[in-house]
Parts: sequence; C-alpha cells; structure tokens
Amino acid sequence: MSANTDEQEPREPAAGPAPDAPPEFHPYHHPAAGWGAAKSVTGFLVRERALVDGPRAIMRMNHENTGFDCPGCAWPDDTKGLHLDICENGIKHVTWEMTRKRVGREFFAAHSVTELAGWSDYDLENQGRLTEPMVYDPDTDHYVPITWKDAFELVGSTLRALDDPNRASYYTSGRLGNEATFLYQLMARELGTNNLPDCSNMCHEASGRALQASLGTGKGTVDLQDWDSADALFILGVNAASNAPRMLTALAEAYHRGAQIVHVNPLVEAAATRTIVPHDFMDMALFKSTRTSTLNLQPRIGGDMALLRGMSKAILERSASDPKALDREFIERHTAGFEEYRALCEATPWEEIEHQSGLSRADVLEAARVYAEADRSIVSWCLGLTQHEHGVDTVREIVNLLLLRGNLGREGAGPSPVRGHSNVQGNRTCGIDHRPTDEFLDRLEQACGIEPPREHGLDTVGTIKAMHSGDIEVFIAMGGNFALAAPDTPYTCDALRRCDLTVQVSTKLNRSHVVHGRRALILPCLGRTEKDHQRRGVQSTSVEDSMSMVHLSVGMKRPASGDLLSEPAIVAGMARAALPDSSTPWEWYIEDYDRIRDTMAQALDGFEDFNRRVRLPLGFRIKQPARELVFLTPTGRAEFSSAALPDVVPAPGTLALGTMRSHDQWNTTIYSDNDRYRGIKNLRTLVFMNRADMRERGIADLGHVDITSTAKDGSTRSVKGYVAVPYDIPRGCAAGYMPEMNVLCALGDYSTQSDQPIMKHVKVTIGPAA
Ligand SMILES: Nc1nc2c(c(=O)[nH]1)N[C@H]1C(S)=C(S)[C@@H](COP(=O)(O)OP(=O)(O)OC[C@H]3O[C@@H](n4cnc5c(=O)[nH]c(N)nc54)[C@H](O)[C@@H]3O)O[C@H]1N2
Ligand SMILES: Nc1nc2c(c(=O)[nH]1)N[C@H]1C(S)=C(S)[C@@H](COP(=O)(O)OP(=O)(O)OC[C@H]3O[C@@H](n4cnc5c(=O)[nH]c(N)nc54)[C@H](O)[C@@H]3O)O[C@H]1N2
Ligand SMILES: [Mo]
Repeated sequence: MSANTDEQEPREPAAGPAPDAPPEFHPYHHPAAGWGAAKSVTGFLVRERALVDGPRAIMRMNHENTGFDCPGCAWPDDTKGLHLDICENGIKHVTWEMTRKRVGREFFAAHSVTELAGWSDYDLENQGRLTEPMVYDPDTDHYVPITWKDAFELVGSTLRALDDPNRASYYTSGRLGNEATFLYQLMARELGTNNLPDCSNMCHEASGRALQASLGTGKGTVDLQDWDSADALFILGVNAASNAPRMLTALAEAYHRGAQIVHVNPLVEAAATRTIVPHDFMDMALFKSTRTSTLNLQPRIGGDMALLRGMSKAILERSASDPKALDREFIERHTAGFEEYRALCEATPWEEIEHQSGLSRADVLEAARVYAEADRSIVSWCLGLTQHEHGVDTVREIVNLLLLRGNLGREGAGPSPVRGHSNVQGNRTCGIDHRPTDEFLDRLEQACGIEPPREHGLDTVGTIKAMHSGDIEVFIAMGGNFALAAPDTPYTCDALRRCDLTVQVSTKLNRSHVVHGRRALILPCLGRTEKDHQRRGVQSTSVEDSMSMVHLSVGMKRPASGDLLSEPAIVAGMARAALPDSSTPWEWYIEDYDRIRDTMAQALDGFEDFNRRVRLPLGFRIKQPARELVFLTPTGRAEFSSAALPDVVPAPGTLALGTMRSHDQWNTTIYSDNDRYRGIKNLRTLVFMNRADMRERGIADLGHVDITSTAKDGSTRSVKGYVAVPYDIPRGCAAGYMPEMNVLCALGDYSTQSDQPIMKHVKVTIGPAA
C-alpha cells in the first residue's frame, strides 16, 4: 500500500468509515429484526457511549404526547398505545444524535476546511454534535466562531442586498418540525420567493403528483387501522426491514390473521421473508419468527407499471365470468375514464406485459388472483416506484388497479405511500412547496398579512442549475446534506461553491459544510431529543407521519451545548435580520410555539383548533377528502389514467442500475460499511449483479469493475474499482449504494413527469476494471 500516490486520479473521499477488516460476503438466512438487531444496537450504544442515555431515550420515543417522535422514519406510531414500538434503526438514529462527542471551536481551529474535505463522510459526522455558530474565514481556510447576532446580520444583510428575492433558495430536509417549517416558508414568501426546494423533490414528488391528479389529494388515504384489517397487502419497491422497520410488525400481524402479503421488488429483501417482531419480547426470547410474505415477485427495475397493467388486464378478463371481479357500482358512481382504461388494458398484449415487467404471465396472473380474491387491499410503495422517469404514471397505475375493485374510501383498503424523513409529509402540508396553489397563498395572505409571490419557484434540480449559472447567490439549508444527497455530486458541489453565501442549519458536521459558498455559515440547532426552553417554558413541536397523523414531539434531554438555538428560533433570527420592518411578530412567536400554531390554524387547511387537537392523546388526523370519496379533481371523480407502457428494457449491453440504502446508513449518514440483511460486511463500493450478466462480461465473482453511466444528453460518468457481488437480481438489473453512486446520476436526468432525479434506473455499462 505505498507507491500509488502522484499519478493517480484524485479519488472522492469515502462515505463510510475506513474498514478495519477485509470485506465479507455471506448470504443472510436469519429472520429480520430479532437478535441480530438487538446485538447490533448494543454494539452501537457502546460505540456512541450512550449506554445510559440511549435506553432511557428509547423508552420515551413514540409515546402518546409525552415523548419525542422517532426521527428514524415516517411510519406511524402504534395507535393501540400499548407496547413499545421501536426498531433497531430508530435506536441507531436517535443515539447518533445523542452522542456525547462534540465539535467545538478547538476542532475547527485544528483542522482547515481543505483538510476536512479529504475526510470520509463518516468521519465528519462522527466528530459529534456541533456546539456553536461558525463562519468561514477565507484568509485562514478555517471556520471561526461568530455570535448568533452577527450570524443573523450576515444572512440578513446579504438577503437585503439581493436585487431580486429569487436569487436566494431555501432548502428543507424532512426532519424539520411543522412550526419551524411554517415560519421558514413564511420568511421565504415574505421576502418574495417560492424557491423552496426540499428532499421530497428527490423522494415522493411522483407520489404526490400522481395522487393529486387521480384523487385530488397528494397523500395516501389509509391509516394503521386499515393496515390491521386488510385482506391483502401489496408492498412494492421498499426495503422495509431497513428503512421502515416498524412495518415488520404490521406484516407479521397480517400474516397471523391470514392476510395475503405480496412483495414486489427486484431484490428479495429481508422484510419479504420472516421477522422476529422487534418489540415482542416473548418472540425474541423463544426465537419465534413469523413469515412476512405469501408471494414474492421480482420484476425488472422499472417493470412495476407493466405488472400493475397486467393485473388490471387479468381482473378485466376475469370479470367476463366472475361478476364480483369488478366493483361496477363504485366505478359507475365515483370514477371517470374507465372505458378508455379498459380498452387500453385489452389492447396491451400479454407479450408486452411479460417483456416489460420481466415476469411470466403466470406470475402476473397469480398476483391478480390474490387481488381479485381479497375484499380489502392496500397497495404500499416507496422509492422503488418513484425515482423513475415514469414514476407518476406508475403510481397512477396503482390507483387504477385499486379503483377497479373499489379499494378506496373504506376500511382496510387504499393507496399507502411509505414516506421517508419523519416529517417530510408535514413539511409539504405546512407550505414547503415551490408550486403552491392559489388557495394556499390566499389563506396565507389573509392569516399572515403578507403578499406572497405567485410565480412558481425552484425545486432541487432547478436550484442546482441556477446556482451553477449564477442566478442563485444565496443557499440556505434547514438540515440535510445537499452536497451529497443531490445527484451529480461534482456538478452539485461546483454549484454550491459558486454561491455568494451558503448557510447550513445542522446538528452534525457533514459534506455540505466543507463544500460551501464564498462565504459560509454553520448554524447548530437543537435535535428532536432535546429540551427546547423558550421565554414561556419548555416547547414542543408537531410532526405528521406517513398516514397523516399530526402529533406533538417533546424533547427530554439536556441540549448538546448551551449555545444551540431551536430551529424556529433560527428561522426567526434570520427573518428579523432580513426583514427589519416586518410586521410578522417573529420574536413573539418564539416565546411560545402555541402562538405559531394559532396562526397555522388560520392559514392551513385541516389545522382548525390546532392547539387543542394536537394535544389529544394520539394527536389528530388531517382530513382526507379522498378517504370520504370526495375527489377534488376537475371531474369531481377519481380519475383513471391511460398512459402508454414505457419501454424500460435496457438496450443490449447495458444494465439498469438502482441506487439504494444499506441497512447501516441513514441517507447520507453512514453508520458502518455493513449491510447485514444483504450479507455484506466492510464494503460499500460494490454493485449487486446477476451472475449470468457477470459471466457475459467476463466478470469474476467479487471481481473489480468500472461502471459508466450514459445520460440523456449522451454525457458519461464513471466510478472505478467497485466489487461485483453476484446476487439474486433479475438479468439486466444492477444495484448499489447512494450516496457514492450519485456521481453516476446526471443532473439533467430527471423525470419529465415529476422533475424527480432518476435514481433507480440509471443506464450503465459495467465491465472488468481497467
Ligand atoms: N434506516 C433508514 N431508514 C430510512 C432511511 C435510511 O436511509 N435509513 N431513509 C428514509 C428515506 S428519506 C426514505 S425516502 C425511505 C426510503 O426507503 P426505500 O424506498 O426502501 O429506500 P431504498 O434503499 O432506496 O430502497 C429502495 C427499494 O426499492 C427496490 N427497487 C429498486 N428499483 C426498483 C424497481 O424498479 N421496482 C421495485 N418494485 N423496486 C425497486 C430496491 O431493491 C430497494 O429494496 O426510507 C426512510 N427510512
Ligand atoms: N442516488 C440517490 N440519491 C438520493 C436518494 C436515492 O435513493 N438515491 N434518495 C433521496 C432521498 S429519498 C432523500 S430524502 C435525500 C436526503 O437528503 P437530505 O435530507 O438532504 O439528507 P440527510 O442525509 O437526510 O441529512 C443528514 C444531515 O441532516 C442533519 N440533521 C440531522 N438531524 C437534524 C435536525 O434535527 N435538524 C437539522 N437542522 N439538521 C439535522 C445532520 O447534519 C445530517 O448530517 O437524498 C436523496 N438522494
Ligand atoms: Mo426520502
């Protein structure tokens, strides 16, 4: 390991920790969760030196309005309120925030930004919690302390000096609570812009647009009770055991009561096998596992829409002899566009459905049979369906299938997207939207006495383009790790570096602090686990889960440092400095968040009587018109869509690559180089491939490969020296980890339907390493 220095291309710093042992590859045969998870958690608590605080915090997580909301994912809390509904990854996520390690001024004095830029992402975050505001000093290339007052004044004076408010962009990562969210969008709009990109632009934008177009509401319609009473659950494109582990409980319970559970995923993920229910101590003690699947289908990447179309076709064929196959009354009374859709399904040949889905006709018919025989069906999905060119059409095809059998607006039935960040859904509800509706803006205008801009703003991709061209000069991020989460890493980093000012409101150090504008601020904030003291006492914030339940989250820990501010207070500080004459009572709002909620109750649809209802034991559910069979669509009905099937089959010699998370990471936060359920230890720079595809390319098992993507505009991007891991994945498909593989995703390759970057269907060639 010596002589290879000068001539080598500069390599991107690794995302994960430097491995302390060689990589290992062993197929995983144990149930999901259970003792493997318990062992992993204990090791993690020890490493983070949180053995005392960790378990105490966990007992306070997700409890009826007395604890804090688990920041791990957006799966709803168990409404029975009886047992401790926790999971391995939620514990890891909370512990990561509660670490005793600190990053203070001494740390920044000791390490220049250029030096830090060479560190791995793991090492950056692993330094611990940020403790005081810092400003970049270009003369010394170090971050140096700055007072909150001066930091706010730097933001304020820079924003005031812009010749056009649209030269600033305000990013949100989905951790932000509702109250801070509301103030943040208010600040942007009072300043005069709708430039409000968010992580949802990379996540579930397609789901929102599809559901809005079909049903007139951009959210799922089911809740956890519906999950408890469905006869069939269809789970598409989600790695639940890692990314929504509390879903395992719902799956195991469904299996016990005899429900059908169909998983649709190019990979057979751990949640599609067996689980030991995480909180069931008896099951844990007895090693008793439960099946979590009755049928697994492995379509090709992007093949879901063809599968769904095939299921509809089968249902329609079946209806010729089985009058109960279709819910004709529902179709007649509540939908529009059925005849056109029926004709389209009939005209789509089975050969095309097989070719595009990568499944046999028998498999498609089997899925359709399960669907036809269930009285109540839920279809649930995540990124495997949304991060595609045709994500919107695919989610609309889910709705088509549900409508055929009236699986909407009744118990145990309906669409159920699994959202990502714990409050990403609440962010949108509370105004983070670069394309706000006029109704929303009218109410905001009335409730807050501002004149919001009407022109649509920039989303994530649009912001990166505008930073690059110089149209955006100021970039403010409420949380997240924009540099690494966004596509086309070098391009995005270049875009950030062209800004005049970048501001990161964060809990931990990350890549977006060392890739910054000409001037840069790091503003450290309280985490969700921490007590938020304001003038009128300890404050709570609210969040909304995947199933539209809004409830309070109250921190209980002493803050990581005495110099942290809450996110609402940071927004208010920036806003007052940028808008000295504003008649919005920024300081008054921060004294007591009930005051923010009173304004939100006036401004936001569904938030009437907010302060009272959010304090009900389980909070409240935002009303869902579609659930009541009220469709706010142009026809006033649920609308079938009739989109042509896209061609998703890779061209000869190429593969479709999906980028995804390992078990041991939270988006850009990497906990280790392991991916337990996929049998990987100590390696992240790998690509899962079908062995036949490897043979065809002369790639040995665990051989080194170079991967090159070709963008829509013909440009190419590469990663080199990855390890090819033979895996049970359909031919023509490959998979590997984000954020390392974001360098392969061209910024211009976003869906024309959703504007979402195409992160699950990257066109690549893979060959032995040069
Ligand atoms: N522990 C943990 N929890 C998390 C996160 C985390 O990073 N760590 N991230 C959070 C966030 S922000 C989000 S958005 C969610 C993400 O949750 P997921 O959607 O589970 O995220 P990914 O890891 O991207 O996994 C996508 C899954 O889709 C499958 N897939 C890929 N392409 C296709 C396809 O064409 N069709 C089908 N049917 N499946 C496909 C992959 O095999 C994989 O199982 O999780 C949230 N929860
Ligand atoms: N190739 C590829 N790229 C992807 C994806 C993919 O599947 N493939 N998935 C996309 C998706 S779904 C998403 S959601 C994005 C994620 O994009 P982001 O939300 O931007 O990224 P995260 O990694 O979740 O952000 C982690 C950082 O958040 C900060 N943080 C943590 N807690 C708090 C808090 O309480 N307050 C504040 N202010 N900051 C906090 C910490 O500093 C931490 O370093 O990535 C997207 N990128
Ligand atoms: Mo996400």
